[in-house]
Amino acid sequence: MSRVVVLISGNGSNLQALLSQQQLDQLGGEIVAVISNKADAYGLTRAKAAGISSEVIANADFANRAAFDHALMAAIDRHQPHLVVLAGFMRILTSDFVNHYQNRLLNIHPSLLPSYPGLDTHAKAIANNDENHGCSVHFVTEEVDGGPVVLQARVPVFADDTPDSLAERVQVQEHAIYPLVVRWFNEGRLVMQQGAAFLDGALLPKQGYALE
Ligand code: NHR
Ligand code: GAR
Repeated sequence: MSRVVVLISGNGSNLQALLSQQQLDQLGGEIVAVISNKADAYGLTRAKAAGISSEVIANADFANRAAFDHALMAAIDRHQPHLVVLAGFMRILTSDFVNHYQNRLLNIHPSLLPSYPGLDTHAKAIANNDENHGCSVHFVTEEVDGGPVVLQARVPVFADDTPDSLAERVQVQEHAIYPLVVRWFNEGRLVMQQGAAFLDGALLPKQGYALE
């Protein structure tokens, strides 16, 4: 059984979507631990409610990124995961960390990558009058939000959208695509090799597949 560790910083709605699929036996693996870099993350309450081990490794307790990342790696490795999932995790990770979990580290990012890596993606899509916006699940590499994309989902942007109303529409899609990709990985169908992502042996297109 594929062992999964989920990293969060906040609400944990993506964690919840993963837990729900696990409860339906649709995740192809088992979430063995949830780790937050914030003590007040609501996702910790969700983990406890699901009976899953949870822990806080607060970045504020460490002198620098390298020290934090090493403590985080030690906490993760106690659970011997096959896969590490960033679900609303808000700290940029060092190359040591990314290399340690190379080919088994996924993130969900709230934009149609390669558009808008980084923060405040919903405000950026609105400011640019984009017709469409969305979310992307990608493998994590050193380049922030620059790793191979696996799956994207698109939503329309409406004239009266605010960043919050748009984020809400995007998150509905996040909760649909992330469990699917995690399942593909757990089942051994999704693999990252030499910097590229493959599903069922086929190289994924540049922006991944689109969930229609
Ligand atoms: N780390 C690496 N090396 N590569 C990626 O692709 C990563 C990553 C860490 C996080 C998630 C990402 C997102 O989906 C992610 C991808 C946080 C920041 C950020 O600027 C940027 C991208 C992402 C997450 N964080 C600030 C920092 O200084 C802190 C912001 C805060 O604490 O609120 O780390 O968007
Ligand atoms: C999600 O929309 C996710 O895409 C985004 O934060 C939200 C977390 O929600 N991630 C990032 O912006 C990463 N930098 P959640 O805690 O309810 O899953």
